[in-house]
Amino acid sequence: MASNKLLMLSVVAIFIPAMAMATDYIVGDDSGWTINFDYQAWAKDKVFYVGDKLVFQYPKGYHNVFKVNGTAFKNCDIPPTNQALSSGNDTVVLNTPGRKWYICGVSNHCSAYAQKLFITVQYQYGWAPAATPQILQVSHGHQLLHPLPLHLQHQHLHLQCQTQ
Ligand SMILES: [Cu+2]
Repeated sequence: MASNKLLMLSVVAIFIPAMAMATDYIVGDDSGWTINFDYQAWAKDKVFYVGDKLVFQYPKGYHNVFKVNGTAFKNCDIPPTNQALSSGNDTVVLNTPGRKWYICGVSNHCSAYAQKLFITVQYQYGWAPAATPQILQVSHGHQLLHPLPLHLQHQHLHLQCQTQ
């Protein structure tokens, strides 16, 4: 019973930091998803991690959101309409790391008004699911006798990330 509780505590201790870092970003903040807004300037000082969300907010019908590739982003090639997000409050979960491109497909908003967003998504620190069982194993063994100091837990997480 006592050891179960300790194990629970160690699991909670490891997962809370990772979950607490997941962030919802309102694209464009108060301006939302619109024309004549510098989305690269908006994204410049932000670090996006796997698990974060982008929320595109706009008056329904005035804009929409397409996830596109780098070429379509550059040329403002608009995909078929049925691929658009168009609710006016569209949430995109950043499930994978790498470069992501989003454009508005209404009229010439992308080509003439720069309604386009490019971001790079990073691996979350200690997030990779494959590393989880080994991390639990490590913390389990140590936690039963005495809590592993925080900086050592971080080292374990760090090693797991490096060996991915
Ligand atoms: Cu638009």
